[in-house]
Amino acid sequence: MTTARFPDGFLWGGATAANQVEGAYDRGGKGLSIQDVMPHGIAGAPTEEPTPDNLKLTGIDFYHRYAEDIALFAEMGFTVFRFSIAWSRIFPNGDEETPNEEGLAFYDRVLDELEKHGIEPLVTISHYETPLHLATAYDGWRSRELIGFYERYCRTLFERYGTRVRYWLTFNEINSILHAPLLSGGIRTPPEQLAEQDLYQAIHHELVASATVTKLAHALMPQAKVGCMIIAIPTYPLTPDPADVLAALDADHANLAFGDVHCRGAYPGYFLRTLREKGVELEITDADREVLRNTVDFVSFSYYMSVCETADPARRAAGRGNIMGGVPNPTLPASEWGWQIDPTGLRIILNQYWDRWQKPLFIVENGLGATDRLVEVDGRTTVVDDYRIAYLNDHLRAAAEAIEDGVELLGYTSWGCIDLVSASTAQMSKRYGFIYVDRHDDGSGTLARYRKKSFDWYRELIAANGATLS
Ligand code: BGP
Repeated sequence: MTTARFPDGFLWGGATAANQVEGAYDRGGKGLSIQDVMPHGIAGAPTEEPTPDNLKLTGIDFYHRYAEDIALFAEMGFTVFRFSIAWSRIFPNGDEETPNEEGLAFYDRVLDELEKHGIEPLVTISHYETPLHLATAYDGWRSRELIGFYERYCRTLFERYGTRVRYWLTFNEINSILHAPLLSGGIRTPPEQLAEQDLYQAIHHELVASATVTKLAHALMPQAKVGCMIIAIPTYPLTPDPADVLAALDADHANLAFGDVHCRGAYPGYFLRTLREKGVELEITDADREVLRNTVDFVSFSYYMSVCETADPARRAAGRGNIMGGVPNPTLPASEWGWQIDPTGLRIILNQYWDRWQKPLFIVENGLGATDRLVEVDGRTTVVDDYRIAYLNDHLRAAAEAIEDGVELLGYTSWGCIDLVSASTAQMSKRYGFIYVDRHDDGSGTLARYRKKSFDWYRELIAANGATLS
């Protein structure tokens, strides 16, 4: 096997989100976010107020332990760290005129720490954590007013951190709103009561908001690079029947539409057809059309799995997937949580996106959620996570192949570089990290951190700029 080659300056690191790590949900003037009333992840209904069984309220206490955690990332050699800013720390209700200074100061401290270790920040502006008030009072992104609130929030971030942060992502996994309107769009109306007209109008508002702040970022921070962030989910036809190939294309289009708007600045024809067929008439102003032309500088995405599609309703057995689901692929193994493992799909999606958009790409989430067991090895408390090493190795090998294919790839941040609370199930036991955190589903644990075997593996890999991949 040839040695994997990554370009000089390739960014290596890991990714987290505020609501899954910070805890301190009511400290430092923070307001409530939708996550604070979602104790069961995306499956369960939201509660009226925070409940003690919600692990995200305390997370892994990154709010107090960020310096220790960033030092561990530095020990692995990270050159980039992706994290999100909790909107409700900066604007507790979301619709205030002035920001909360204590919230801003917290991220100053995080950035200080990253700077100290020479780690480039990659900031997600909105990662499934809309301020709760915007959800309850406005029904989230259904309301056009959210565009203005989001713009004010972004202006605050750009003015405060603009000289320190180069890479910005506007909305985490923006296409997930199709399947998880509350998580992704802060929409309190239950999905079964949500009219498609309102769902697609919310999508339009988010896309306009993203383009609006991309324009603002470019005006305020000439050196800034603004990216979109989408769930990458290659869709294969279940059989070679052309009807299945077409079904796969349709399913792919539903996700590609977001990237098309972000990268091309207008709605593609197939998307307009979908709207016509659904009887949806979007309210799009001339100003909206104009601002949408502000396209992103790069495309970032999460990649966990591929899915299959078929036109045959009898075979459309629902698969289990990360927000998106799909028909299971009979050729692939799956994780303990039923997510199908497909490294080749990563190479396919990298090529598809590059061919389609010709924008630099950034893998900002990828990893294996698994049950880990702490053991003693040579006097060190650790996890022998060979399964995680194999998963990451195979996906990075696929990324290296895509680079050989000519794809421009900026970097790789593995998801949940430190164990954190799962987004879909709100469990602690679904672990992704190189660093084990002693916390359990029942809330018990010391929160102590332990280096897993994958910690050493990743450190060596980064030091060799990927050349140690097998
Ligand atoms: C993505 C989210 C993340 C993250 C990841 C893993 O959809 O952007 O926030 O959690 O999936 O999912 P889970 O935590 O459900 O295993």
